[in-house]
Amino acid sequence: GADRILDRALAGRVMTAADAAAQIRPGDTVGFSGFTGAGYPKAVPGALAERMTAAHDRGEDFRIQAWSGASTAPDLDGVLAAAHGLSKRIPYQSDPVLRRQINDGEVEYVDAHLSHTAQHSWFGFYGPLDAAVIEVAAILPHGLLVPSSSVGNNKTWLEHADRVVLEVNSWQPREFEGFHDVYYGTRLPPHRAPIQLTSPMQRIGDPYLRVDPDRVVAVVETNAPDRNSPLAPLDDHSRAMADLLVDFLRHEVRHDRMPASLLPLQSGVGNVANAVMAGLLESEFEGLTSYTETIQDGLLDLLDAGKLTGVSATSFGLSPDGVRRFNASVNDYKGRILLRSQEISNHPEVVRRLGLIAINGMIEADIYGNVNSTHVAGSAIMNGIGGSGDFARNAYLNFFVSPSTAKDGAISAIVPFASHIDHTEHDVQVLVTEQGLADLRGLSPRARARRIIDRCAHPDFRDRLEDYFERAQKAHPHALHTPHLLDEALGWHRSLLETGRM
Ligand code: 0RQ
Repeated sequence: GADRILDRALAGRVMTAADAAAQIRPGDTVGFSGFTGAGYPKAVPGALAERMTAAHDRGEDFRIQAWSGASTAPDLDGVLAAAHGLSKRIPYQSDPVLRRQINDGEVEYVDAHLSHTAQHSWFGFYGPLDAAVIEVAAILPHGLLVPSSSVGNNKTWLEHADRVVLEVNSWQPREFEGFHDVYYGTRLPPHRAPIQLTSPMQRIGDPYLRVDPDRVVAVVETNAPDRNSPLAPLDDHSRAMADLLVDFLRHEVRHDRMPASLLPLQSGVGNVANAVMAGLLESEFEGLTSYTETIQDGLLDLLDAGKLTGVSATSFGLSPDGVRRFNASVNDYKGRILLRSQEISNHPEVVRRLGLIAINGMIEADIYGNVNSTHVAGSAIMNGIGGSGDFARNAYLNFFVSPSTAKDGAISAIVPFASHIDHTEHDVQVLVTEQGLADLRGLSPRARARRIIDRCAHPDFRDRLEDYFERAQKAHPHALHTPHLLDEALGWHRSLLETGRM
C-alpha cells in the first residue's frame, strides 16, 4: 500500500524476494525477526531456501547461522531446515523439522536465555552479524520503521548487521504505529545505567525502530499472515491446574503477601498458561496488569472484560480467532498493549523490580524441586529455555506447571532426579500438576521432597517415589541434606529409553 513505504530512497530499493535473498551468502550469519510465530519475514527465507537447494544440487555448500527473537514458523525455520541450510541456530526454536536436525546432530543449537541474546551479541560472544532480515509494518522517512507484531531482537539486529533486508508486510495492521516502545538507552558495561521502568505500561523509549538507510540493501513487499496456531479447547487437567493456581493467589492476597489486584503477571505460551488466564477471567480479580513475553488470547479476553488494565510484551501469539478480534478493534487496544524489545520485556532488573508472578510450563521436576524445561531423557531437546529463566529466577513468585504424567501415563513428570536442569531447586517456588500444588518456599530439601511427592506426583508413581526417597535416606545416614541413590537416580529415564515407560 502507498502508506507503507514513505521513504523515497528506500522505495527505490524494492525488489523481489528472490533478488533480496541473493544478498545473503553462504556462511553468513543472519539475524531474523520473529518471536512465537509473530513478525517473522514471510518471503525471503523461502527464496533463500530455494537458492540453498539449488546450490546443494550443484554440489556447493550453502548454510547460514540463524539468530532470531525466539521461535518462528514453518516459513522460516521450517524451510531453511528442510533445505539443510542451517549450520547453527540461536536462541530458541520450536520447529519440528529443525528440532529433529538438532537432535540428529546436523545443526548446532545455542539454547540461551532470551534476555541475554542481544547483549551477548553486542559483547561479541557470538561473532559478527552479516545480515538482518526484518519484517516491519511500514517504513517512514529518515530510517524510522514501524515495527510488526513482534519486536524481539530487531533493534539489535538492525544496529549490528552489515546488510539489512526489510520485508514490509501489508497484512499487518498499519495501525501498529504507536503500539511499540523501543528503548535505545542500553549501554555496555562499564557504562550501564539503571533502566528507569517502574510500572508495566510505562513508556521509556520510542515508538519506532531505527535503521541506517545506507545499510538497507533490499526492501520486499509481502502480504501474508503470521503463524497463528489454534488453541486446543481447555481440558480438565488445564482447568484443574488453573483453579489450583488462582486459588493459591487468593491465599497469598489473604496473607497480605500481595495486593488485591495481584502483581504483574507473566505467563509462558501454551494451553496451561491460557487456562490460567481463563481462570482469572472467571475470578473476582480486577485491576490486573501483565508484564510478559507473549500476548495469547487469554490476555485479550482479560483486556476485553476490563479485568486487565494493560499488557506489556515483546510479541503476539494469538490464535486465528484472536487475530481476527484484535485486527477488528486495533485502535481500541492502543495504549493498553505495548510491545518492547525482548532485552527489556525479559530484563532481570525490571522483572525483579516489578515483582512479577511468573507462570511457566515444564517437562519434569524432581523430588527436590529442580526443574527441566527443555530436554527429554536428558539428551533430546524439545524447544528451549526461552524466557522461563529470565522470569522465574527474578520473579516475586514463580510457578512451574505440568500435567503429572506425559504420553498417556507412561511417563511421570515427577522423577527422583531431573535428567536435565534448567531451573535449580534454589530458583523454584511453587509446582503445580493436576494432582495438586506444592508450595516449596522456605522448605529444606527433604521437606520439599515430601510435599512434592504428596501433592504433585500421579498416584501411579507416588509409591515408587516414596520408596526411592525412604531408601535414599537409609542408605546414607550422614548425607541426609539431599538424599540420593546415585546408581538409581536416573533409572526412571533409563527405563524410558529402554522400554518407552518409566
Ligand atoms: O509432546 O505433543 O509430542 O506429545 O512435550 O507438552 O504437555 O503439551 O505442554 O505445550 O506447555 O509444553 C515445557 C515443552 C511444555 C514448554 C514445555 C512432551 C509432551 C508434548 C509438550 P507431544 P505439553 P506445553 C516463555 C516461557 C520452555 C520455554 C518456556 C516449553 C510436549 O512449556 O517449551 O518456558 N517451555 N518459555 O508429550 C517426555 C516428559 C514430558 C514430555 C511433556 N516428562 N517427558 N515428553 N512432554 N512432558 C515463552 C517463550 O519463551 C517463548
